[in-house]
Amino acid sequence: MSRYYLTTPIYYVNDHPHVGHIYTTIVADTIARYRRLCGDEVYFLTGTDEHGQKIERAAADRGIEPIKLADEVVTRYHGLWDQLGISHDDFIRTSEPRHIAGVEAIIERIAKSDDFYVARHEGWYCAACETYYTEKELLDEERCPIHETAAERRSEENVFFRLSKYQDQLLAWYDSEPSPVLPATRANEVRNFVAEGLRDLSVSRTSVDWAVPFPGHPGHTVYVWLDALVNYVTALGFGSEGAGTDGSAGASGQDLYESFWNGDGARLHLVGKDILRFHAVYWPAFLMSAGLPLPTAVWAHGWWLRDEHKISKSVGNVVRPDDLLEKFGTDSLRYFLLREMVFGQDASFSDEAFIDRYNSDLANDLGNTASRLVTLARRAGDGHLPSSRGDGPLREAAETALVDYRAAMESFAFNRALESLWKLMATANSYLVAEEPWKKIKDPAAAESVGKVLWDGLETVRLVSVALLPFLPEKAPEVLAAIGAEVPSDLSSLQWGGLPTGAELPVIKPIFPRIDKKAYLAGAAGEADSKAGKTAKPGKSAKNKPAKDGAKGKAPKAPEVLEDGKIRIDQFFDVELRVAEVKAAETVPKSSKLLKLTVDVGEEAPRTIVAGMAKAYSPEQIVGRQVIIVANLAPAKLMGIESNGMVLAAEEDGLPVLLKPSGPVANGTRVR
Ligand code: ME8
Repeated sequence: MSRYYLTTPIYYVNDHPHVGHIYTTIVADTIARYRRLCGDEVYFLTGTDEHGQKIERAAADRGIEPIKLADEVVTRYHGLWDQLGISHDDFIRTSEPRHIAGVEAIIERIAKSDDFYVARHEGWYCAACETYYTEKELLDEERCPIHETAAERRSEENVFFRLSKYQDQLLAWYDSEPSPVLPATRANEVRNFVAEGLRDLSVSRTSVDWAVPFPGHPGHTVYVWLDALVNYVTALGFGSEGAGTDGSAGASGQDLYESFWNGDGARLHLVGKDILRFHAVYWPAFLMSAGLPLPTAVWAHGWWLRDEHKISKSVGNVVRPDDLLEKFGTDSLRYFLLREMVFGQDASFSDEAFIDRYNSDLANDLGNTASRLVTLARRAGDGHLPSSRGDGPLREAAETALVDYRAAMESFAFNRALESLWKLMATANSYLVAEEPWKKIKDPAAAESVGKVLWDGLETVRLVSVALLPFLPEKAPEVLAAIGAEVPSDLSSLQWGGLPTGAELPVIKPIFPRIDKKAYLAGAAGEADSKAGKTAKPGKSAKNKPAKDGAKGKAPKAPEVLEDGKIRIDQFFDVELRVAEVKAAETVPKSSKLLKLTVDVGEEAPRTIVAGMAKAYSPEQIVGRQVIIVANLAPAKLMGIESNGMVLAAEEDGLPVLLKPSGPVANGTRVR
């Protein structure tokens, strides 16, 4: 068993959490859950950074004491982490005595190395970053490169830390194997910054009261970053009462510190790229000076952006996905954030992208497939799982996908891990379309082969759901229970063959109900309008929409027959147009015009539609395409085949030209 210590940044308490803080913490939680399932002994830390000028000013603006502000925001963090199912082992606050004692202890050790001196300091300061910048680093008009707000000219007497003394040691550390700073592109940036020459760092302030008093320097307080970074060891007990003179932890915390910081396990700091320099330059230098072990890895991820700018309170473009969370649950947000961002790169956040991902991946690919399989298996097995396994082609596909998944998880490529699982789901769907168990189910002679196909499909869903446990801690167990599988406590069951045969299989309830995107976005726009004090425009909000989904009677009464052959809007809405994906296509014997299509309209089972398009399209040309269909057409028989719908096409020179959405959307999406 390996030890695995994992930390998030400790967040400032000047404002409530937003999607950026949520992201880092969800990533850390996913890693922690994965490592635990792999059998590691994990210690997962998060917390809050409560001292410094930024907090002092935010509290003054509200006319309250800094600690009151901190208490309020900390309550909010606790609530949010509970809601998001964050499985941290500890939450440290820098205002706690156990932390302050550790800050004093590390300062004492740095002082013993003769790495502090006092000097006058003048420079450009960004209070939001709590750091000085050189003129070269600033944007035009002396603006902070991170927040793009004006930096302040400052001059004060400070205690300095001899950062320059550690330049060579730091460069050697960056060159060690495996590289402690990740990803490689960011490691290069840090290396170049250090190689250009390090200036000593001012680590005290004389103008900030809400801070730890600097030991041995009356009138000075500890610079917030020297205070904050130390949380990673104070939370483990470093410097607590009874600490050893060798810097080991106090009696109470001894075990944790010895196990997780002094031991040979992993010590990983997960941070956003905005604070990589503090973690990959200052923090290791402080530790080198104090004679303490260094982290084994510092991983910097990218930013969530809105309109090309970092989402940040100081920039003023925060996204708080409270509404999405409340309406669609924790796991859907966890899934979106981890699937949408290539870990290490920037990504853009939008409600629309969230809903598209949810509908296509969770509602359709996972939810519908599971539900379709359970319903068919119950029908075939009289309320029981199939009595024999097939071990057909899905087995090999699953084995390949799981190798990819594990490799991606080890390198924190969460989007790739999820992609490999969804690729497997797509293979399972194609297999089902090819085998057509929903048809053969009526034939008693095919009972065994149908059972095998369904068992293989359900086993695939089981493997995907086990692999999803770190990502979807609430929903993955629900899917497992719904398909009659156990929820494992480790990953030993992440291999083909774990689903029972013949066990009872209860009726499945919807796990990922589809989101009506248009109604949600219209509702959100309406709410935003009313929050901004605007009157909602007719037709803009969901409430003002004409009768929805053909619900008659709500629209104002209009004459039954209109002039010039026109129809009323509710008559149009009676026609249910939906997006469908062509899963399979074949020619119809003895017909030069007709193709028999199997289409996925996001329903329990795919439908058959017979369409007159063989003169313009070959079966190969249309498989995999999305088309628009009339979904509520009464069934009709064409050349002896029952057709359930109609594919829309424009007609040119007597030949059909298929209609399709201009971008991919979830199968089953309503077209209006
Ligand atoms: O920097 N995209 O705290 P902080 C992605 N207290 N992640 C984001 C983000 C965005 N738009 N915005 C914030 C501090 N984050 C210090 C840390 S550690 C000893 C002290 C995440 O409240 C990301 O992890 O400003 C970033 O590094 C962190 O929140 C900054 O949080």
